[in-house]
Order: sequence, then C-alpha cells, then structure tokens
Amino acid sequence: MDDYEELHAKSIADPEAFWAEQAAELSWQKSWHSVLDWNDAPFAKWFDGGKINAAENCLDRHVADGRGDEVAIYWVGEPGDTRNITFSELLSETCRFANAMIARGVKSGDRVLIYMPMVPEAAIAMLACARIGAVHSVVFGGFSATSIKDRLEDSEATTIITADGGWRRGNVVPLKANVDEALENYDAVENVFVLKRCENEIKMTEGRDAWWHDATADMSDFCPAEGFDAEHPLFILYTSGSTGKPKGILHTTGGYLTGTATTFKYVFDHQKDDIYWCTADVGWITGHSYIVYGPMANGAAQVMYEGAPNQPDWDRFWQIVAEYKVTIFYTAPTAIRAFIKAGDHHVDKHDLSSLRLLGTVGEPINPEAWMWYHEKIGAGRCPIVDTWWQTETGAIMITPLPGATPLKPGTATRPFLGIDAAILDETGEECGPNEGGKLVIRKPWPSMLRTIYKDPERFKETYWNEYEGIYLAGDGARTDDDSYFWIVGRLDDVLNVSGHRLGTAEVESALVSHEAVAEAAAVGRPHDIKGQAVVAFVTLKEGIDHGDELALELRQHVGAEIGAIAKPDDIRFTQTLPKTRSGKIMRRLLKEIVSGGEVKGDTTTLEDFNVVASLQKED
Ligand code: 7RM
Repeated sequence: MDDYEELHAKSIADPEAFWAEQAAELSWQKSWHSVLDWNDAPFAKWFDGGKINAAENCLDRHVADGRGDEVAIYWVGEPGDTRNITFSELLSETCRFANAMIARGVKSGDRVLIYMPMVPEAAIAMLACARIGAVHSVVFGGFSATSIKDRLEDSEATTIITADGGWRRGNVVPLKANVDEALENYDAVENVFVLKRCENEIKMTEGRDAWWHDATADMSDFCPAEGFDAEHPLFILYTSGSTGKPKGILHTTGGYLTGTATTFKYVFDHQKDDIYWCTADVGWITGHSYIVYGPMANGAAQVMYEGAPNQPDWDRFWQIVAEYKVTIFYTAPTAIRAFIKAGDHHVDKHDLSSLRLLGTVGEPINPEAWMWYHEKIGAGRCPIVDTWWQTETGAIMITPLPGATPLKPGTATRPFLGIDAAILDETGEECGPNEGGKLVIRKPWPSMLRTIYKDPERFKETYWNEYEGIYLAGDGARTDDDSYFWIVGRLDDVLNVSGHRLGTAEVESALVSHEAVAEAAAVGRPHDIKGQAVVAFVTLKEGIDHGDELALELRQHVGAEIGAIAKPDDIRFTQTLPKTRSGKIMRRLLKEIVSGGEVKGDTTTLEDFNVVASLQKED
C-alpha cells in the first residue's frame, strides 16, 4: 500500500508522464508529438500526432509475437455448443469481415451499428470496424426496434451488423426481425450483414441485406491495418442521462486503448496463464473495455458466454468456471445477489479452485453480497476488485489493486494510477472524511469521453459546468478515514437497474407515447436483487379508465419502446402528480413514497400538499 501511495502521488503530480509511459506499451505506427493538449478544454486531445490501429494492437501484435496458435476466446453458446478461437483465427476472421465491409463501400469514419448476440462475431465485427477506421455503435441485443431506430437516426449509421437471432433463456431473440422493424420507413441504411446463429426464419431484403458467410466467402484474410490518428473516433456508445434522449458517448482510439489496456493489466493483475471471464454483454461499456479492447490489447485468453446465468439452471456460471479453469472472474453485484437467492447448492456442485481474483462493476455492492462472493465463490482466498467507472470514463477509475490495497466490503477503495479523483462540496471545496459530496475527476485522463456525439453543448453542460475544468461524474460519494471512496449513487435522474443505466425521462417518454397516458413520472425503489426497480406514476387522459389490463399493456409498451429492462415493476394510476409551482414533477417525493411510504423531505416548493396525502393513501 505504501508503494501505491507513492506511485499514485507521483502519477497525479505528472499524469502526462505516467500515461505516456503506459501508452508506449502499445504498438504505434507513428509516435505522438504531444501527450495531452488541453488548450480547448474540456475537449481533450491525447497523443496528438500519433498513429495507431486498435485492431492491430488487439490481434496482429500477438500473432507476430508467436502466440497465433493460442486460444483467445473460449466461447460457450447458451444451448451448449462451444468454439475455441485462436488469435490467428480471430485475426483472419476480422480481416475477412473488414474486407467484406470495404467491398460494400464502408469507409473510415462511417458509423456502423452492431446489434448482435454474445458470439465471437460481435467482437470480430467491432475489431473489423476498428481496423478500417469505421466507428462502431453497439446496441445491446435486449433493446427494442425503437431503440435501434433512435440510435440509427442520431449516429446516421449506414451499415448494420446483426444476426438472425441469439439465444436467451432457451428462446430465440429475433434480432433481424427487430432490425427490419427499425428500418420500416427508414431508408438511410445501405448494408445489413446477417450472421447465421439460430437458423430461425428471417426476411432478407435484396440489395441491402447479405449473410455474413456469403459476404466473407471470397474475401482475403489479409487486410492492412492502417494507422489512424490517435484522436480518430473508435466508437459511440449510447447511455442514459437525465433527459429522455440517450447520449452518444464518443471515445477515440489512442487514449481509450491506453486506458483500457493499462487498467486491465494492473487491476486484474493479468498474467500470461490466466483464463479471464467478464460476464458483461458487449452492448455495454464493460463489454467494450473489458471483453474486447482491454483484454485483447493484453493478449488475454478469455471465456465468452452467450446466454443467461440460469440456463439451464443457476449453476451455469460455476460449471463454466470449473470447466475452463477460469482464474479471473468479473461480474455485477446484481448477478451476485441473484446467485445468493438461488441457493448455495448450485455453487457447491462445482470445483472453483482455479479462481484467484474476483471483480465487480456496475453499482455499489452491499457488504452482505461482498462477503458471500468472497467466502462462497472465492473461498476466502481471492481478492475482490470493486471497480468504479462509467461509460464516460471508458476505463476503471477507482479500484483496489489486488495484493496491495487492503480490502473493505462495499468500497471501490482508491483512485487508479494517473486518476485524480476527489469529492467536492457545493462551493467546490474538498469534503473532509465522512462528509458527503459530489464525485469529480480533477485532471483529464486518456480514456475520457471526448464529447457527446453531435452535441458538444450538452457535453459541456452535463460534465463540466459545475466546477471549472473539473469532470463531474454525477455520483454522490464520501471518503472514509482511510481515504477510501464510498459511492452512494447517482445525483441525477438516472436509475441503476441491475447495473444498467436508465433515465427516468426515458421511461416517462415511453409511457407518454401510449395513447391512454397524459403524464408519467418514473422513480426507483430499492430492490433486493436488481438494486433498483422502476415504479411509474401515471395519470390518464380525460375519460380513460385504467381497468384491469392497462397496467400490463403499459409494461409491454415500455418493453417495446426501450427494452425489457425498462419495464416498470409497478404502475400506479393517480389523478395528479406532485409538482412545484413552476410545474416540475417532484420525483424526490414520489421516491420517498415508494421507498418508505412517508414523505420527510422539504415540501415547501410543492404546489398542492393534498397531492402527497392522496398518493400516500393510494399507497
Ligand atoms: C461501468 C458502468 C455508471 C454508473 C456510475 C455509478 C455506477 C458503476 C460502480 C458503481 C458503485 C461501483 N458504466 N457504478 N460501478 N457504483 N460502485 N463499483 O457501469 O455508465 O453503465 O454506469 O454506475 O453510479 O456512475 S455505466
């Protein structure tokens, strides 16, 4: 820990020196002339002048090192089919698919929407984009046609990569059909590549759609890895904010790869014989940074699993850990709580002695779940790295370093090297120990978001307006007497359902788009497994009665507009919503009602207090 203290102090005294040293571990086609250009803050340029290819760093480099025949991905399909893919094979397939895209006119800078199941081709599609400089935008396979359409319109993607379907809990998710629905009355998309996965019946549109296997059949497995500017966009990933419109978080190449590669190496203490497994989906930032770019830049061997944790039963993960002798396992607190509920006998069936390091991400982990993870999965032997970071930060920011940082259940502990994290009060002063405040990052870091796609004003306003030159994370936090960071939760109207960010406004606008609904307010209620569950308060249009069916119908409607994770657990019909005199819905009061039943906070700005009384009665 003393070494950490010293290294960290040195790294934040001169972050550019620290990050330049880390970046130099990557393979650059041309080296940079300036490490950081912060003149146009908050628009950062890292490693300006440098040229790099992310796919080359993830693939060619390891093949050139003589590791081509080593397995990169041990893939497990939900129905039980498996594939082991070497670095050479991954490189050939990436090149073939990159050539297929080039043959159909995809160019550097074009946006490509990826809507895939958790199959190796999802990673191959991302790397193929990176190889040719196309900007990928992965949409989670659980999202709906409407979500695809919104992201297509915002990103102006002209190519989609999808599959006929993907397996989830024994069912086929109709991915291609969802794409078709998104493309009804929308003709800006020129190419749809379709991977055959489930053999479910689909429609192909002549001239626009092509099977992956047909498009790659005659393609060479050589595709040059052009060096792109360090600041060339690598991907856009949409994430929820406090308005109904998801933000297109833009990451660029050199800095993002430096951040993910460095953190993967140190946080997971990666060694060459490790078998690593991150259970996230590539549709989330965790899948981008810690399935694709971080591990692959380090040449890690990893497990990738297509399906649900309880298919066919709740021991599926542990069976996979035992079978592949997984050594590093990275998952979300919500999954851990679900395993606790399912019962220890599922764990006891399998030999988990290969594990040496465990990780969590996505939300605060409650100490009970931490203890269970530590004892039951890690047999008291494996450190747990509780990693705090965001879609925006690109890479892990606050985390223990295994072996060095003494652990405490429930805290992500200390900032990573090169990261100047702090907690500030309203006036911008640093909070003392045990004083709650706003989590910020005081100095730029290489994997930081560069902007919100096509909305630089929203980028400035959301993250850089509170404190001059300082990044506002949007989380509330405090430090303890050991300067460990305890993350309390979001400060804005963003929910965290099973580790997934969801804007209250997104759920509300989905509800209001239903013909029966006049107004809606969505809030979070604590939930044993999901962390938070969505509760929606709904007022109906004049003359409409909610009857028995409407709540169910509205749940389905939200599922169709956003995706199943956004469906409210509970819909409450009400005559009115609590509002301020200026007409703003006071979600805080609704939250108090759904969490405790009682309203204790300040109600002086409430227009009509009777509203609260009647909502409590209805409760
Ligand atoms: C990686 C990811 C980001 C939000 C973030 C926090 C919460 C994530 C932790 C955590 C406490 C953690 N990206 N969060 N990790 N809270 N401890 N270890 O989740 O963009 O989808 O979400 O998630 O509120 O702001 S994300």
